Amino acid sequence: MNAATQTRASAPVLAIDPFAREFMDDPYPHFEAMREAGPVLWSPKYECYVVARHEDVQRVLSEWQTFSSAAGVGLANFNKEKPWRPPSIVLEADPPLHTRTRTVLARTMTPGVVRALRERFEREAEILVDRVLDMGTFDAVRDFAERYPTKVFPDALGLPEKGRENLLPYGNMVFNSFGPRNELTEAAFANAENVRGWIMANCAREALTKDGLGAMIYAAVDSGELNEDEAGMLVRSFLSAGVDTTVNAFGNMMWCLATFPDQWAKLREKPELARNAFEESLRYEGPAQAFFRTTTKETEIGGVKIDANEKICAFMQSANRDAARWDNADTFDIERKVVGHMGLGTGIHGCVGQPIARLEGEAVFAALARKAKSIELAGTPTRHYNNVLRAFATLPVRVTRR
Ligand code: QZP
Repeated sequence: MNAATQTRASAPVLAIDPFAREFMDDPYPHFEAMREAGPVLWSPKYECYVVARHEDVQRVLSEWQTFSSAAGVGLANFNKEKPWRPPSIVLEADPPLHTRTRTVLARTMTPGVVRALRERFEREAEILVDRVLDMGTFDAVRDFAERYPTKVFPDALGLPEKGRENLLPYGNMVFNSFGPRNELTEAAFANAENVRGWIMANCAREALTKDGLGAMIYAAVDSGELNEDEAGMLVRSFLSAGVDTTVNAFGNMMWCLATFPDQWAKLREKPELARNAFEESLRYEGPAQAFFRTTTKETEIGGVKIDANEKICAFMQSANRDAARWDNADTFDIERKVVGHMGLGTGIHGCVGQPIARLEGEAVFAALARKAKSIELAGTPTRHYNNVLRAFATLPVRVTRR
């Protein structure tokens, strides 16, 4: 058989379940085996294709004309099944809709906006770091990672204080829902109606302050770029995407610093490395593991023919450890030239919030680098299992002050 005409049957089979806890406990040997097996694999359990090499992940995320987001970026194919919530008009959309909505979102994260946020973000970072230094031993999930993004980001958006405890449960629903319907999804949706009620109510114009990023979205209604419902949906995108991602990035970064003492020593010497160090943590231990696309037409990956309307899972975190792309891929190196990592995705759907995420990471880890002397694990971390997030449930850490 000619390589270009091979079909599903010729793609190597992915025997392991990438949404099982055993996989999540240590995905890296599995990622390596997946990259070795071939450019594209077939999962009989989930009836989807899987790409795990940097080259193929990059292509699938970049070629939006072939690999569509409009049928959902999770396992569920919206062409075949009803989505659990009205689809996102930016994430779960293709051009031209995506172009219009993303333009409005991007306007709320220009360098000018980020510059205006910096002072507040840096002040809150100092408060956070001083507090954990006073504690000495703390849980870097509860006392550190969860505290900061759930404060500075809703403040910047203009959300009310009351009810913010719904943000993390909502994120847990959103991110689990990108995977299969398994017991993780089921548990995440336990209190779904209350959580969704609060989220939807707080996407409304009246719920938001007049001077935040949320109000900037509504300004696009007044200028005729969006209708009122679309503005609410874009605020929902902020609430879906802007909290769990950074929370888990912070936890993962803290774990990196606590387990690579040479890198912590380097950061402490040069706090100005904080921004690149945070970026490297997005490569080495990124919070977003994988997202799906749906083929719009027959295509081919590495000689395997793929029909239209097939789901493809792109393992971004595997791309981030691909030895064909990275020297010492399995080493956390805060001075690495990290551009090209897939931790924030790539292409037209690459993370639109990255200027704010980077500001948060830089502010917090630069403050930590200036103020702390030592960082070490104070116990065994435990994992928070989520279908697409790499996350800790608990991360006991001990710090000392300079
Ligand atoms: C989640 C939305 C890492 C992500 C895919 C984050 C994300 C982005 C957008 C939305 C949700 O628009 O609801």
